[in-house]
Amino acid sequence: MDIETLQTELMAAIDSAGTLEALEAVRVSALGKQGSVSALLKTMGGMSPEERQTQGPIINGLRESITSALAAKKAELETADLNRRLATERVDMTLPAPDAPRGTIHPVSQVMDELAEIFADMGFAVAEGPEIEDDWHNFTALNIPETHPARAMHDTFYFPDEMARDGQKMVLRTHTSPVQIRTMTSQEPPIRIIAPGRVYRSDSDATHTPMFHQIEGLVIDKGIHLGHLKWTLETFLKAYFEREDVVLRLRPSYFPFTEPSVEVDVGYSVINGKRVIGGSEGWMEVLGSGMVHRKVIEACGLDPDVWQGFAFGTGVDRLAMLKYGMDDLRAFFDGDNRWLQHYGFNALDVPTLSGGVGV
Ligand code: 2U9
Repeated sequence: MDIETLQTELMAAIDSAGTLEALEAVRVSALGKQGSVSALLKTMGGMSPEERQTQGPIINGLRESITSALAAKKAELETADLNRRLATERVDMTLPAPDAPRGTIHPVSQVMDELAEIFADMGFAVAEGPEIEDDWHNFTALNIPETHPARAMHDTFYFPDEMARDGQKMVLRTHTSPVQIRTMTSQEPPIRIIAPGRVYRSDSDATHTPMFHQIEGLVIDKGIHLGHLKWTLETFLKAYFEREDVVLRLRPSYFPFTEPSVEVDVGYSVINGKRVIGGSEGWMEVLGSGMVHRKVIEACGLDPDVWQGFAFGTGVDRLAMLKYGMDDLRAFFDGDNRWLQHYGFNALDVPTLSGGVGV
């Protein structure tokens, strides 16, 4: 076969190769060890110098044109293959999405946030203090001396005598009132604070747990009277229960740290056999309160003839039960995830007054 015919045939074979495998077969048939072009190249060794001078460039030219045609066809087939894969294949670049967050905000935390929001709007700051307290801050400064019967009523957890500090016996605070004492002895009046937090009493049944949550409030200023107390509690309860028809009933009571003392009931209606806050078909006690006892004001280094105030206290857990319909206090602290899934709040449900505190 002459060189020109071989070139024409090889070029046609290259041109018609439809796959990289077919093209490789053409390359081997031309340029492989046994290939037709390789065989021609080998013939040059037996040629005379004159013949090599004329045939050499022709044979080398054939090799070069076949080599570059093979390379061009290979690039064309590879591009076509890549385009086909790009058009048909899909790679999922996304990471597996994590499950939606499933933790919930405990109703006690949610209610504490609601209370902070409501009282902040009335100009109250949040105050905190230690849960391990000394006897003076927890009792004596609050007009509960050692012999006072109220001490026995508090079912106090006492620390061993060796833990006494400055001669003071230490206790787990039985109420958040020592926080107000600490505020009164460290800050100048006027004072407007709420003190939410954990308190401890040695008591355990369906309606009592050894640890529970209280919120107390304190206002100290000049010319404060029971009217300020009543307005504050009424405004608070209306905002908390999100009802305008909240009715309060104030009954005389006794606390060592307030004089006069008043217990506050809120009216409820019975709708479909259920108690709903609002109206006055029945009454339930929700708060204790009163004008701060002059002995407490004196114990904190203030003149009771200049400064007066009111204080109130209530259980946060009980407030949560009343608003959100839980009936067993002990379930609050069992850490049962099913209970938390049912009664817990979405972390994004941040209480705001504009959105209604209990959105
Ligand atoms: C200072 C002065 C006075 C806080 C008050 C109550 C009435 C009260 C109870 C309600 C239910 C606690 O959770 S409960 O058991 N609290 O009735 N607390 S007045 O009086 C204070 C506090 C601090 C310096």
